Amino acid sequence: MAKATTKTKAGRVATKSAAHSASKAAPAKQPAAASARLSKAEEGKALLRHMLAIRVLDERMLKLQRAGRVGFAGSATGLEASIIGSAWALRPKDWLWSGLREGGAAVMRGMPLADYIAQMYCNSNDTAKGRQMCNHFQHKGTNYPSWSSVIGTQIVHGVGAAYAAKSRGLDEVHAIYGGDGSTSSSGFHSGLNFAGVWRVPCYFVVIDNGWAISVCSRNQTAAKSYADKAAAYGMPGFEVDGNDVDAVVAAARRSHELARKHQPSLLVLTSYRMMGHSSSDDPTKYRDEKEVAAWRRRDPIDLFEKRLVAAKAIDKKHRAKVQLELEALVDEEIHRQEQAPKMALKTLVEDVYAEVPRHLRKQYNAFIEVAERLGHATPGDGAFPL
Ligand SMILES: Cc1ncc(C[n+]2csc(CCOP(=O)(O)OP(=O)(O)O)c2C)c(N)n1
Ligand SMILES: [Mg+2]
Repeated sequence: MAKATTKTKAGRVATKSAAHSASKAAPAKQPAAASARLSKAEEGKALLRHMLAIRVLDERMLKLQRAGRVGFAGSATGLEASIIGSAWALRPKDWLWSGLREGGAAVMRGMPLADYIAQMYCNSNDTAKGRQMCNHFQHKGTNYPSWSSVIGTQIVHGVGAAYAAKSRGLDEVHAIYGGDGSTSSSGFHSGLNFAGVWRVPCYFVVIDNGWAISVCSRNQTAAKSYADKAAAYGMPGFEVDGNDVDAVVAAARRSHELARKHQPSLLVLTSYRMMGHSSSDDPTKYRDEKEVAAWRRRDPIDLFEKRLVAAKAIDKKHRAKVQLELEALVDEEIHRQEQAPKMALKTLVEDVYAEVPRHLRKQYNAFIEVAERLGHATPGDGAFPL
């Protein structure tokens, strides 16, 4: 596959695969990136739009999964205020280390919908080249590293990167995410420990959505609050209503300020995972629907919409109008990505060695014979000359 070499603004040389064209194909109208200072009403509208974008993407991606078009979908429905509010304080140069559900924050910060949806399809526009499971986003342009399914690993990576930023004298803040379940991982404890000892510019966001697959929060810890865990690492811990986007934004701004002074902190956002753990899960097997219904009454988007209407920042038709716009954008991009070819099979053995070594060529050539016989190979997938 052809490689293009480009100079980044920082003068570093980045290589970009020719297949990484999703960003270029992105429609011009994206949900705007988080803006530092907007009027209260403008900020409210922007937050609402970004929260709605998550809901629309979730709904569409789950449908695509159910239709067999994409392999896996993890939803953030119910968590929109936590995700958008906690990332709102970040500047473009800051970093976001995500777990399963923060893709919407990357979109808010400028990841094109094209990249998001191409990654769901793992097609030839996927910037991960189909080497990640779908729903495992990454976006270089917004400092959003690829995340791992292995719980808590992003926490140590984020702390290491924040330490590097401090050592290099950079004014960068790293927001490091995890779920309630991640607080039982070794990554959580070693990450918070070293962040406290080294005083790195980061803040941790634990989105307590009530469940870690089928383990409920009260069985995850005997602590009164996950925020109490911060004390053990010499940092402040704050528990905030994760369904109240204004409260989350205020808390994130405070943690961001602290991080800039090299004081890490732990933000625990209490919310609820409205859907199953993922498209592979049936939550009715382990939780009471009454609990879900009670949280539905505290829907973060409904709550915020009401607040904006009461403040006369929007009228009652506003939400439906924005939702339709977002649906049109997402649908347009889905149609575009549906047409994109699959990743060439040849890329299976590329990018590790400068030249594909003989033993890998041999294995690939044996494999392509089978793929051709089964009709899975396309012209670009041909055998490597031995
Ligand atoms: C080290 C490790 N153990 C177990 C799993 C299986 N697993 C995947 S997601 C998950 C629960 C995560 O829960 P939480 O951290 O609360 O995040 P949420 O999914 O609720 O956003 C588990 C146990 C895993 N991926 N990695
Ligand atoms: Mg959880």
